[in-house]
Amino acid sequence: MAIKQVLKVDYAIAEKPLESVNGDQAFFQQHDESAFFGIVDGAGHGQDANEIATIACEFLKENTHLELTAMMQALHVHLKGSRGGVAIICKIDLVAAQINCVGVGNIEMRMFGSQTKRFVLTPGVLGYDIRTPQHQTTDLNVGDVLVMHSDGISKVFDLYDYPDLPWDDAKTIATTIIDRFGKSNDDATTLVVRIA
Ligand SMILES: [Mn+2]
Repeated sequence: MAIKQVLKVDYAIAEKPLESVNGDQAFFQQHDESAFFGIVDGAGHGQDANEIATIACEFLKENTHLELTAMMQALHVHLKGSRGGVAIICKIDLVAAQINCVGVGNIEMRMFGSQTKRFVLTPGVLGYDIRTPQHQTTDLNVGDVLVMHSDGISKVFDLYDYPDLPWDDAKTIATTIIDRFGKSNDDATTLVVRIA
């Protein structure tokens, strides 16, 4: 009988809100053979943005049975009438060693390790107008680092700016990204996953 190989993940969330509450919200759920995580950035910042992001994350966590593109479309409908927001959601299949991501709007998902890439996201603002969400699937290997972040973190940071990133643990990477690349005029949030 073959022994099923299951990837292990180390993750961390770090944030630097502009006001007393964060207008971005991140979540991470780990199951036996999968992980589900994401970030929602509510329009604007402060209490109003925090409420939108919180409502959106609760909705996502209650609808994990949906396929990711359908989940994002449903979130778009759910946020109609609010000030809207942007979001990225990912599922890792820990047995197949694959990640599937869907993102809408001005938010980022990067990968370092066996591949260096930026995930392609769908333009739009959830609750207002979005193109049909597209998903992207990528194989994962031990040592890969996935970095998800809101637009309160400089888009242009790269391995040249942070050469230790591939070797640091998730918590160190998350706090370093916030400290070094967080902007001073928006909520900054990052969720880092390291494949162990
Ligand atoms: Mn923002």
